[in-house]
Amino acid sequence: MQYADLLIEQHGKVAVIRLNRPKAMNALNDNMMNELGDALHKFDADPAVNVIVLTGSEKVFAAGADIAAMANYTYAVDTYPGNYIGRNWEHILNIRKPVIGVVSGYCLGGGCELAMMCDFLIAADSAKFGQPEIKVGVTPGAGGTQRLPRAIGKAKAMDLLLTTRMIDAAEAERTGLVSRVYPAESVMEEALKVAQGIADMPVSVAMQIKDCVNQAYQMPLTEAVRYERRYFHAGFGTPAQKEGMSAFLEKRQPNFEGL
Ligand code: DAK
Repeated sequence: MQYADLLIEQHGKVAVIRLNRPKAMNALNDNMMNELGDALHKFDADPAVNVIVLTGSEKVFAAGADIAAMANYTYAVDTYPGNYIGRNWEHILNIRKPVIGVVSGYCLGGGCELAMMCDFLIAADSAKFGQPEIKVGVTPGAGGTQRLPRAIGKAKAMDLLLTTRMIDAAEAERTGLVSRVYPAESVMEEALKVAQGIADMPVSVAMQIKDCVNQAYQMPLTEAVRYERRYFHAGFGTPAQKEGMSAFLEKRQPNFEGL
């Protein structure tokens, strides 16, 4: 897979998508978001891939939407009728396999919004998160005012959104925005170990867990638990359950290959 604004690697069952517009701090533009949607959907459909990692460079995950590209956009043509953001930024939300975001350096504005659409985030100790859109005269447009308060609480989210303050990796971990922090030199290696561990689990169950957790954001608790229970019951009709429980009872490692 060859793209102008992405680099692609594959490590066993883990596909790595790297945002790659180094001259523009990986600012997100239409072409990159179209390519990202294409790559994500291809890996989601590829039986040789169980987990997707989305990352940037050592210096920057993404410094936001491309300000140069959107500076002259108008409401009448580009944003509302053109469905800016909605038309191609949210493919990631339809991906059924786990997507891990790995963040080094700046992760700002639309970049932070994209990162928050991943299933979970692993950060380098160099990571800096922020929503500085107010400084360029707009509200966040890809979920920043919605996902950030859910991730880190209203007080911290308001602080970041209104003041443009950036938080470092330690504060991001403390507040629950990221799940783990590693030294910048080893973050990719460690993230790949995490991804490989998930890739060795039954992919169908990983997809179901992801679906349940994501549903919990949209549903009342009792409905969400009922939703989970359906998957749990159905699990007893799958080879993954038979293999997992047999392996435990036989005191061996499970082999979920192809499950
Ligand atoms: N867009 C375009 N180019 C960018 C960019 C961006 N977001 N961020 C950096 N660049 C470019 C710089 O212009 C510079 O280009 P040259 O001058 O070399 O040609 C190059 O990348 C290197 O940047 P710097 O020279 O600034 O590098 P520094 O290390 O000094 O600073 C920085 C790094 C990340 C702190 C700084 O570049 C920065 O503050 N960048 C802007 C961060 C920002 O404001 N992000 C939020 C963008 S606004 C909506 C839809 C979408 C959005 C909102 C609403 N609706 C539909 C309603 C989303 C908005 C945003 O994301």
